[in-house]
Amino acid sequence: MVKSALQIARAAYQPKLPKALLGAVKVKEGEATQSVADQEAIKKLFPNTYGMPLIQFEEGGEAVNFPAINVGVILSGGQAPGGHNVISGLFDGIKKLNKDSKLYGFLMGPGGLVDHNYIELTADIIDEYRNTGGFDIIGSGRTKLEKVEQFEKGLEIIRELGIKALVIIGGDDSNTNACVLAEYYAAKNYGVQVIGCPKTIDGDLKNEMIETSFGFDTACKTYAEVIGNIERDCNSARKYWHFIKLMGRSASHIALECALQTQPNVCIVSEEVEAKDKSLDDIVTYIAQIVADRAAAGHNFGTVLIPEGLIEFIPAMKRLIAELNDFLAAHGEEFNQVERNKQREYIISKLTPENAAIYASLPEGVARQLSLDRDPHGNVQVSLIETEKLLSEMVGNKLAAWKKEGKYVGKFAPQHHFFGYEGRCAAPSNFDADYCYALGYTASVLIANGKTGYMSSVRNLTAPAAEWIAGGIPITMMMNMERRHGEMKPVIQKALVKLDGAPFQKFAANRETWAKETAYVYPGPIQYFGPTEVCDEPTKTLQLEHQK
Ligand code: FBP
Repeated sequence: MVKSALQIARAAYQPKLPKALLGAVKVKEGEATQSVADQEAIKKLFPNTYGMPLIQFEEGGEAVNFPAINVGVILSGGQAPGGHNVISGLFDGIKKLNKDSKLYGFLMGPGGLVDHNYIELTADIIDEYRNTGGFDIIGSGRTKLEKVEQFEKGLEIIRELGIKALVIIGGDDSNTNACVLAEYYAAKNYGVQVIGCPKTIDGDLKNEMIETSFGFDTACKTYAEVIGNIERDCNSARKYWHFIKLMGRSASHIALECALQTQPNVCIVSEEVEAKDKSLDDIVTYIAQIVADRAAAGHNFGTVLIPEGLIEFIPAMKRLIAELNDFLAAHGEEFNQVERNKQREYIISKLTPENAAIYASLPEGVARQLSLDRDPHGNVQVSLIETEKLLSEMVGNKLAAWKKEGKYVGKFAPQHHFFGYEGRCAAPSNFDADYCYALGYTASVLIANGKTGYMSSVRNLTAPAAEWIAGGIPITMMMNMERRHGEMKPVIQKALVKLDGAPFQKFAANRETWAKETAYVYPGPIQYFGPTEVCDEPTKTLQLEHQK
């Protein structure tokens, strides 16, 4: 395999570990824990894994001769930089316990466990992937591990390979399922431990004990680099408005972090839109006003950041989509009989007046996307909606109207971008390389101590890596009951952007200045070698959240 010069140099990087994990580890158990809400319901559903104590690892344990163990690992869901380092940390951890321990990787996500597709991860394979981006070492997938038949099918291969513990690397849903699996195997006394690891570039798997999910750092830095480049281009040519959509299925953490790093003229935060019950027109007017004000000052250029999940956070759009879903589920056949150029009018005539008015205001392409592109369950595929184009087109229309009224004089030439997949497999930053390696290594220590139903946790992340605090958090502690597909289910609470949190507050305090002035910051590419302030700085989000 041909490798780039950086890949070769990077392979030699030795990720840093918290000092507590360098030698034999002492286990400190805290108080019994409770779930964040719905304690009675969660306790009833997880009788074997509820209420377990917090675990913290400390220096100064006694060296023990540990028997060889076999461990299985699964990558679940969307790629996030650093996944390979979680696996190499886990590998090094179990090998340190006993050199005859083995690591098996299930292929293409949780489906690999159910379908018995796996490989043994040997030292040669692991060495090929140290400090690299991607999940290609074993692949990932979105199969949900939630049915008893899947658990039992998985057990067959677990038994065949003599696996004692399974590590599931995933987001909130995958870790919820890891906990259900841990509970099931514990209830059946199967003697199989299950440990979770917090992954997602979206940054929405975090709480008091999990300071950030891995991959968020690298993905945001990658997007911020390119946003900075666009800002510089924008400030050089002075003729375009760049509308940039940023990945993040529902929470706006990525958009907010990129805004803090690059100081664009506009950044929309979905959680604020929802909390203030903003309409699509409110958002369009807000952006158009900034465009008009900058034009009045002679600046016909700017940068706008838009979170991927925005549409579903606009309460009025949510209601429109819900009505469209119901209507087309019942009258899809009839709709398909209507001539293409009359379909828009047909829909408008069938919706309630409020929704009809919103639908009528949408650009043709988006209206069509809402009525045609549906997933196998008949729902609108919201993530396919090109929000960056929707907003720029509506802003353009509004500016044209203002021009006629003499309220705006200027030129508006938009450019569109969507940054998502570009950041998910980037080579992990030093932060993610270290954090992920520590998460994987911590998982091995949790396994060695017989734990199940825990998430690997590494905290104190704004301090140097040596001072990070490693341990385990009972997954049930992060759970509450939520309605999913019409049924109440135990799930890990998703962490949306908090409007009273320090990162949003910092943004809100500065956004007016950034709108008016051209206050762009150009972060440049991730650096792997060089001074620590250039190479090891954590995200602004983490830094601000820690400055309490
Ligand atoms: P996870 O929640 O599984 O980590 O995935 C995050 C994500 O990258 C979202 O930001 C994005 O909306 C989605 O995955 C895209 O999914 P897919 O990879 O299936 O296109």
